[in-house]
Amino acid sequence: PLSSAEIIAKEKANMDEKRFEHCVRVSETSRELAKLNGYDEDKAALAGFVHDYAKQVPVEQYRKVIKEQDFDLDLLNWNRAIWHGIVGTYFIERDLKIRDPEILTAVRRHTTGDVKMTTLDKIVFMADFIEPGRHFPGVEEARKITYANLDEGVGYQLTHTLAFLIEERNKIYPRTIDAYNFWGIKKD
Ligand code: DGI
Ligand code: FE
Ligand code: FE
Ligand code: FE
Repeated sequence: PLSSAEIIAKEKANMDEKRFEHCVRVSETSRELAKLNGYDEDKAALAGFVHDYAKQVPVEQYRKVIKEQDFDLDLLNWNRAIWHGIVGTYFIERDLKIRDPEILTAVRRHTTGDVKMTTLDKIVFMADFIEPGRHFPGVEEARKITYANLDEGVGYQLTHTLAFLIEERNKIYPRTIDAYNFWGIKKD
């Protein structure tokens, strides 16, 4: 495996400064959420740190990897917002030599969420949404809910992201809708 210093250096080289600082904050927030939810803090911090490793990989590299590495070819109809989680794990394994399936799954699910989510998946998903650099309307409410109950945080994020995407008339990845139908809806 690579040393922490090597992982940090590779991550820094693969993105701009702003994205790198976001990853550092997601790592710190993941560590806090892990502590609150009885999860391995170092593992959560690493997953949070690498979650956006592939966010700025050139589109042409993504298209090539999707075609050559047996990914679902429907992914070619999407963009980096969707690719950097689901396909991003390919670059994380290749470049950072991280093979822990729990970490890779958390990265894979961090943008869309999923019906099935592990504690680590939820930690990274929520840390990405509430890290201290986020400033959208509702973020304080999201922080309060998430620190009180991780699952309720997941439902809040999925509801708000879906509403925002629809408001902007974006195409919705089906897994995002499936995740909303599981975590977002009122249960009473
Ligand atoms: O990578 P980040 O910006 O830190 O955050 P992210 O990976 O959670 O989300 C990246 C973007 O993807 C964000 O603007 C919301 C968007 N997104 C999430 N679900 C969907 C989506 N975009 C589309 N088009 N469809 C989705 O289902
Ligand atoms: Fe992301
Ligand atoms: Fe996210
Ligand atoms: Fe992120």
